[in-house]
Amino acid sequence: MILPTVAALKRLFDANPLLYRTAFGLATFNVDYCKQRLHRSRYSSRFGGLWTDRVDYEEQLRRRLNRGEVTADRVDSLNSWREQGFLKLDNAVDHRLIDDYLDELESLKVRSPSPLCVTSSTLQSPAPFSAEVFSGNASSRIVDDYFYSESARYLLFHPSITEHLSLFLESEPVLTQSLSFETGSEQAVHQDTAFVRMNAPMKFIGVWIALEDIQPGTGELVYFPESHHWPDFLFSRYFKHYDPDRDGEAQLHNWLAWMHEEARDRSQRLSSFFPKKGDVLFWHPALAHGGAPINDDNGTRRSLVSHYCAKGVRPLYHYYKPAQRKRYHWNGCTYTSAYYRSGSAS
Ligand SMILES: O=C(O)CCC(=O)C(=O)O
Repeated sequence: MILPTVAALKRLFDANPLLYRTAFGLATFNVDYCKQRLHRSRYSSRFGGLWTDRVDYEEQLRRRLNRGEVTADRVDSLNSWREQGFLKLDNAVDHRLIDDYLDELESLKVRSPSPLCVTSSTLQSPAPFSAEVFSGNASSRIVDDYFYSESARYLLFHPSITEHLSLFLESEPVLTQSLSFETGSEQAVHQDTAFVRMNAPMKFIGVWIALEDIQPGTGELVYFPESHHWPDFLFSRYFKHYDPDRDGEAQLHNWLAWMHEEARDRSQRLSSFFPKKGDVLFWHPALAHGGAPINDDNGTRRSLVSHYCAKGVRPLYHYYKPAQRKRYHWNGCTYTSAYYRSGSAS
């Protein structure tokens, strides 16, 4: 009885975006985000942002320097992050950690049954890992392998990564998702705010770790620098995130085209990321980015991609999949997953 009622309510909300917005705001209430909405003039986006997005950023930086919360050696990185919407770190993680991770991943793949899950652009829903599923689908990626792989956690919580995340988020980062790619995603240029949904829509960060030297033609990561400054695209008048039932395919296509129009109006061209093994890229939740087409069918593009929110923020899957609400702790770091569950959570 409950499921048909929930489905009927969802249909009602989908058809009434204002009602959806009210119910959504109440159901996913976040204190910090509420404060950002009350002080809307502090951010150029109506959805708030990181402290580096504040219109009085220079003053905010000065205050943090005076209080000793930011050190002078971070100022260049912060300025570049604010202006460009991304930050590259060369040689940020040791090759040995990457090799350990790739070895452990192989051993998890060949376990029978493998505990890992795969998602892809051609699968309707997440599927248990098998070599056939992985190689037989487009844009396959293993999701949240940190749940089973300690060596993934050593990479994803590497101090060079968590230090920068804490600086940008002003909080301990909570790892909410990872995607382990062997080949390029070929994903259309998008802003994560549409798909990586949080109850504070601009309080998270994407991170890309190169697991090998990335070659042209292998589906390298591409992005429009400074695109995080573009105006908000609104789904169904009110929303930063995309809901297929509420918004439909047409809005998705309009948004995908809109990003290229915004870039054209500003003469902004796509930049490509050709990292060496161990290099890392951080990107802003509103930076338009995607995977280039693959021209070299035999080339790999091994990468570990992840998303982290600030501590008080929750991914929306904590609401629509309440059984996945748990946060897990390891070595003083926190993670959560939409796909896996165990009893050892807090
Ligand atoms: O690595 C890629 O090709 C794209 C990854 C991506 O867009 C994402 O995780 O948001």
